[in-house]
Amino acid sequence: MDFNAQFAKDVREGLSSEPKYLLSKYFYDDVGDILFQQIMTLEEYYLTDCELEIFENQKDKILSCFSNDKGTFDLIEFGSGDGYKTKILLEYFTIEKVKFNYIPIDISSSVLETLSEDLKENIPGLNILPICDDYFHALEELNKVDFNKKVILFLGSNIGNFKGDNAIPFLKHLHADMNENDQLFIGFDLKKDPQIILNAYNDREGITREFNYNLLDRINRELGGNFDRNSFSHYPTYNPVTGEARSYLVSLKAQTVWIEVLSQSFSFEKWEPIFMEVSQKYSLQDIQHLAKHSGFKIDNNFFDSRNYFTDSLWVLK
Ligand code: AVJ
Repeated sequence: MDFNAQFAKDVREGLSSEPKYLLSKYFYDDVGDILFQQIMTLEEYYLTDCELEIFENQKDKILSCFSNDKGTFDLIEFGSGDGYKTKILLEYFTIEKVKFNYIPIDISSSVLETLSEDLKENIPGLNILPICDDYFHALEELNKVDFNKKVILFLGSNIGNFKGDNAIPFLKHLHADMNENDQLFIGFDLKKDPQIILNAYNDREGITREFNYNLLDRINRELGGNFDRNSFSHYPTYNPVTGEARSYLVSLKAQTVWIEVLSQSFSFEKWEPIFMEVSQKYSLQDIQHLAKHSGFKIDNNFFDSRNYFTDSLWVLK
């Protein structure tokens, strides 16, 4: 069997830990990409709508922040996915005849290909340079050959997959790869009515549950596992004190799972959880704290009309 050695290693580590965990970055295989796109259209998953509203209503202000000098700039997007929201900005910038290049970076090649084809067809005249790579590797390679001002987009509260201060090393690394006039435009899901947050991760259609189950299926498919998804229940939580939305898969019985590629079995006690994902929520103070401790200064915060979400524009301190 041809398998991803890093995935195998991370699964072994996670399932050997106490408490057990899996890494949420592995949600996004071809099936997971589609499920996440479905999540973004859910009534309960307000995050996407908020960011769309911010872009729709404030694109002129956003543009004037990005292109304050007259030169060409690079719009670099980390984890572009299907670029659904970014398209609003790309269309507007193109209509306004702004000189910029769009550089989406994603580890999923299928998602990048779909995005490039879509954009080439629907936004003629757009300069697009997709890079299929790890974010930092791509950015460092880019820095060697390209000296345009860079605006880095990290949207959708993707940063929330780091719990609390764990985002700081990531942000510091980003800081180290940025030059004086570069900007970081970063989406944060804000603390709000805890029930609204919990519902976003506990949708009635069960797509989020499916998204979590898919990682068990992926282990079965790629690593020769024999997980029975029906003997796990999906349990999402939100803690308003820490701002952490978490999801777990809880074993409904004592059971043993065999993973062929690892030649190893993992036993679960009845009610033993696997921690699957954290989606951190932030106060404005939390955001201020992250910026300060990673060497950035907040230049501007853009909010939706309900103040559920902010896209925060950061510059080097
Ligand atoms: C893509 C990490 C922003 O945490 O809200 C959606 C992923 N997980 N529903 C999030 C996700 C369950 C999402 N991020």
